[in-house]
Amino acid sequence: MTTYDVVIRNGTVVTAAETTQCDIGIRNGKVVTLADSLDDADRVIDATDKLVMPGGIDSHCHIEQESSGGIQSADDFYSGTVSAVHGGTTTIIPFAAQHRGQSLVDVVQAYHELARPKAVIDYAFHLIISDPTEEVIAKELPALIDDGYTSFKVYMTYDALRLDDRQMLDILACAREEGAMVMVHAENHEMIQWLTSRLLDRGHIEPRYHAIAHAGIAEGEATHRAIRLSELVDTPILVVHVSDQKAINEIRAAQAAGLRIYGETCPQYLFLTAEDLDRDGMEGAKYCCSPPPRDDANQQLVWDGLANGTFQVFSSDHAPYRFDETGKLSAGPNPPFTKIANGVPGIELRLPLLFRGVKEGRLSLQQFVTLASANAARIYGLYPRKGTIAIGSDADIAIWDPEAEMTVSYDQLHDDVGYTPYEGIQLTGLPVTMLSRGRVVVDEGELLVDRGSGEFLRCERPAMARPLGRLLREVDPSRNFGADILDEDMISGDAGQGAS
Ligand code: DUC
Ligand code: ZN
Ligand code: ZN
Repeated sequence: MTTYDVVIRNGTVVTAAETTQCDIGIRNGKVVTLADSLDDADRVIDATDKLVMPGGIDSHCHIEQESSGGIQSADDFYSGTVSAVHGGTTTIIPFAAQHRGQSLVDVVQAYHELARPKAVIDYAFHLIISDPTEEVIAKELPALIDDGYTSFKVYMTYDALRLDDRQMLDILACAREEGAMVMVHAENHEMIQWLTSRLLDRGHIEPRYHAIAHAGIAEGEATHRAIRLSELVDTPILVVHVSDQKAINEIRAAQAAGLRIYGETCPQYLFLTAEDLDRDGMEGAKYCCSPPPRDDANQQLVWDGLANGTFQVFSSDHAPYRFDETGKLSAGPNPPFTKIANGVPGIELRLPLLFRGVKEGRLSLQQFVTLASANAARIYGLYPRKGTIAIGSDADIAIWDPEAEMTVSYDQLHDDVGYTPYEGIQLTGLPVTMLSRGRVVVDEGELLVDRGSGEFLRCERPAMARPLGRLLREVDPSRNFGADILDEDMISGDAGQGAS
């Protein structure tokens, strides 16, 4: 009998903390030894000249989800996870999305039934809450958080999803009491609606006007408001898919003031602009997402925010809709921009695109791993099981060839979308061998595992979701004439990066 199931030899091992030369011994799906020279394994993988990194975590993607407008996303849990793992990702956190009137518990059950027989890599779920009834807040959410669904997304726009400020406060207070992370889609609904009706009244219906209706200032205002709501309740939030200077400045100012405000951005804000929505005919529909891509100056600010730590998370926000009547063109061949399904694919190219930042000297390898996986694991309660290479961690490992080259072309990808917005982009640095819990899932482009071999992950309550314990006067019973507004059972304080 051999000592290890798998040994990875001669690689450069990169984690969020350091870069070292060592071999990795894997047994029963876990990393069990890190040492100078290992052998005695059933399978030895030679990683000479390769980077050996934690498998990526894509913590914002929409898989087998029906949009609030009733459009089905193109990828199911098979194509979505196969595509993810070919791009360096070994864990996804998609959404179990509540439509109004639905029980959250039923929604979660339904998503499990979709994922269990198909996923090839591990997955957790965030909840999308569009109907925060008394039952949802008082009963369903606390029970689901106990069961490992410790993060949820709320929307400040979209008629079918948006919550008003008071509902947001109810959800934040619940998250505070139960120890969950709240993700916020921050855009000012009324600004968008006002701009939209003016645009449509004047006949401006083409896809490019989507980028005008979803103005940067609408994102900035809602981000400001979300931060103030979070501050009132003393509950951390993560502002998702940030695209624009005004929102970036709001997040950075809040962080500088010591608030637990986290930011996420995505490849579309680094590589696409509003000009892409102005491509010929309906081609621009492929690039419609919310918030929309902005301009070159904002791309630079987003890169800066990744490098200077304003953003903790880099997700794909893979929201895949085919360019046909099932997806982008479901309202006909020439729909107004308001009827185009929102979202772009990116689950497979997220990390190769981010690696451009390493190649161009914008990001260190440590920052790459931090953004690719470690911080998502920390923020969503999966660390150190996921997001690092350490004794006892799951052996979720991405072996990258830092010199491999690719000119992006859709026929090399594995999703079911039918196009990529990144067609023609030159990339250097690609994952070549992927392990999930010690199983070799992909080697040299070949998928080696069965449907349904991925496992559901229960998330812990994230330390980074803990309140600061720094209360505004109005919610502090020692200064508000004794009014007990917030439940003080919740442990506040240290949100240390190590614990989950
Ligand atoms: N929000 C998302 O998170 N994804 C796609 C579209 C949107 O509005
Ligand atoms: Zn969103
Ligand atoms: Zn999304």
